[in-house]
Amino acid sequence: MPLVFVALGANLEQPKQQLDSACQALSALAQPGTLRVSPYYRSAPMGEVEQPDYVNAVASFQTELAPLTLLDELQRIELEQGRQRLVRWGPRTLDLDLLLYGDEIINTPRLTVPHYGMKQRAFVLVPLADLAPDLQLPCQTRLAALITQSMRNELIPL
Ligand code: ROI
Repeated sequence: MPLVFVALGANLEQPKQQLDSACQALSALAQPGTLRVSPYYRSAPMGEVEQPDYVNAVASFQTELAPLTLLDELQRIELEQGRQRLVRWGPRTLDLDLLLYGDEIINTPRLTVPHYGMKQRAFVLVPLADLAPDLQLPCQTRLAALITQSMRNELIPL
């Protein structure tokens, strides 16, 4: 059964509680006993829109659900927790992104796995490394190398 990784993010309406509720909802999608959740991190908002800091984390679990069924369930949980897409790159009560689905590479109009933005985002990579420090992506890149690169991108060489 595939091991999947899901990124969680929230910056409205008690973000920590949003993540707690989302983890409860995720446990219903997971094979019993397989759900793991990283520590929660506060992170500055990425993007141009002025908005509150985020709380971010990553969860992993094994599931019998097929990728698109899992995506449907993640979107249902987002909606049940009041998600409204008001502004692109704007604040949200809950964002659930399917990062990895086993070793699969998926490129369909609805779903791209590995998730398109994960490789540059420290708020995804660091909690992912908490759960799976030795992880290698389906494209053979090591997670540790991506973390080094994302730190490098913060520094301007003189
Ligand atoms: N910024 C942070 N720090 N965390 C997020 O989860 C997050 N999610 C987003 C955008 C608006 C890109 N910025 C974010 O969707």
